[in-house]
Amino acid sequence: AIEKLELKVRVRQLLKEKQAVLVAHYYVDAELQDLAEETGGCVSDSLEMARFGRDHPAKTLVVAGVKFMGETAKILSPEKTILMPDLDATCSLDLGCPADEFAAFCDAHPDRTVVVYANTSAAVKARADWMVTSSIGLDIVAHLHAQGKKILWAPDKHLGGYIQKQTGADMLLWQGSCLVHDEFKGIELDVLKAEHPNAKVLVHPESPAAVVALADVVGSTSQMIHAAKTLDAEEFIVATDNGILHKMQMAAPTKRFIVAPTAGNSATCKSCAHCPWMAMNGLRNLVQVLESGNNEIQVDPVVGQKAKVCIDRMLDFAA
Ligand code: CIZ
Ligand code: SF4
Repeated sequence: AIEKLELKVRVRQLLKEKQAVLVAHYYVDAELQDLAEETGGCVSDSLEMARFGRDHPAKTLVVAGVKFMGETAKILSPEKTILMPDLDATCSLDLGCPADEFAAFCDAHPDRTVVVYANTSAAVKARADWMVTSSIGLDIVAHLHAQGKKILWAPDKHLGGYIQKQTGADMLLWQGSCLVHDEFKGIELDVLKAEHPNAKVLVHPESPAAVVALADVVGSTSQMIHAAKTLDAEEFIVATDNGILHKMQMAAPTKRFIVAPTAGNSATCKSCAHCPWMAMNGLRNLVQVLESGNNEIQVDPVVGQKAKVCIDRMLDFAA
């Protein structure tokens, strides 16, 4: 405990010294989330992290999250130094959608508007017409559908399938998934619901359709936190990374939050409701990168400029 306190003091010192600001995702350790907030940084979803970093005057952004978040920060703020506690922190959606295979897929369907989820590499974004996050994907696809556009969607098949069902758009789906959300199970959730008949169910749309079907609210991380705060219920079952419970509990201290069930045993559940890559962010490696300046995120400027077009399109749409 003393070591943790010392590390936190050191992080505060270093952030000041290096004119750096810490941006953290809802899925990282609670102590990193708190530190980000207490030091004038931010805790949020991937979209807000990028926007906050872009608009902040700091010279250096330290991104406690996963690689695509660091890349997006760099794309929006090429003049800033972007550091990450661990450069190996990636995402199964990003890994499952290599840029060369994705480009071939797009080439095979030139009549489709290419819409990609934020959880992709800079190179994949560079090939896309639009980037979306889970909070705005539905609205953007509905907008494109209303214009008669056919869509090529990547990489998350569950989120794509959900948006397809909601909008009725013609969507060709890349078959990727998030290894955390993919583990939530509809049958077990139904049983848990029966045991907690008054609980409201909050589900992130990266979850399988059988889980989404049981939701009271389907939404992005920020939308789920908002629902936890505003819905008239004392108990909630939550299907997303358990890192989010920290913010939910702060937003609604008297309410009770239960993590939705994953596959029953640890042999089949590699990542029970917690992202192994988000978990690579800690106090110790945070201090190390601030001290050394190592682990800088680089994005090829040409790729970055192309990728920025589809991100800015979303930001303009959202504004
Ligand atoms: O699952 C993720 O990585 C999410 C929800 C990212 C984000 O904040 O959009
Ligand atoms: Fe990727 Fe899933 Fe981890 Fe989010 S929780 S970073 S989608 S693997």
